Amino acid sequence: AFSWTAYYDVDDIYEYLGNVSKEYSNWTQLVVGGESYEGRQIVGLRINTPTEKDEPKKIVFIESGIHAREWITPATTTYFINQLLTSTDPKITAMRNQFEWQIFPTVNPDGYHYSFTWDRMWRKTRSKSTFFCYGADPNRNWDYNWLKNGATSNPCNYQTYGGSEPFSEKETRTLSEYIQDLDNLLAYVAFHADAQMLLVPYSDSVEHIDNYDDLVKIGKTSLEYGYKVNGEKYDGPATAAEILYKASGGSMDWVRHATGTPLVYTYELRGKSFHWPPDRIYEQGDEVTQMMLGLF
Ligand code: 0X9
Ligand code: ZN
Repeated sequence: AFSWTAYYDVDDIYEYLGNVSKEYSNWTQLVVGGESYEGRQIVGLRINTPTEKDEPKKIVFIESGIHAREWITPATTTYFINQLLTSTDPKITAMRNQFEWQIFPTVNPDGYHYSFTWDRMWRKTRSKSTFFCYGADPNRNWDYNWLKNGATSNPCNYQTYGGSEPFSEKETRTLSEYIQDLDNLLAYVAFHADAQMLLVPYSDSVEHIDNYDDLVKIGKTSLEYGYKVNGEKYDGPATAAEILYKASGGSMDWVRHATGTPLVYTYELRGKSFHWPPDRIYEQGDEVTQMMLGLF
């Protein structure tokens, strides 16, 4: 059975999503956000409780696992899914009912599987570049300021190869098309590990976007809510250029630029160099649940 005291490979996560989509079939569905190089689907759960109103709800999109080795992020997003589905806390059920949720725990399923089976520190996709070198960084491959900062054109770089062209990776290309087709996108939240920060667009410039002040204000409330759970301080909210490093071609920046979605955030969770202990997934999961209550 699926739990939050262990880490699971992509097939087990998809089985969990399939099971809950059947258990709550009146108001949840599996959704396919794209496909991977090795032919896996990018599976998400849509949560949309019935409403009296005529107009559709605004969508909150959650992306996690774009970096394969950041295992705490799929664990946390499935934990959060479980909270939305089963919690009886009126604040959580109200948040659930207010929006349409689209939650994708593993948007880089090939890389995630590879980090389970061959190389625990794998970060990239698994597309073949040269005889010896595989994969591009799926958070450097989106078509906005591609390769401008903090990315490399060397396919053998283990970390930040941007790909042969913008959207060269099937995962980012198909997922971006899916995102572009969504109407009513209110928020896009990406989860990473392990810098313990809250980042806002853009990631390759210190200039501030038009609603930066609102994003920071709302983000601060989110961090305050999170702090109450475990007393953990996160840096930010700020741009990556100011508190981390400049990095172009990330999903958050493309989403902001291409869709104009008002609320766009990247949470860098805690992590101990990607080896967050499985018996402490709860701790991170509860923190993130409160952080989401602070956002919405
Ligand atoms: O470098 C990254 O992609 C992220 N940090 S990580 O250590 N998890 O790799 C930061 C992402 C910041 N956001 C964008 N660049 N869009
Ligand atoms: Zn990451």
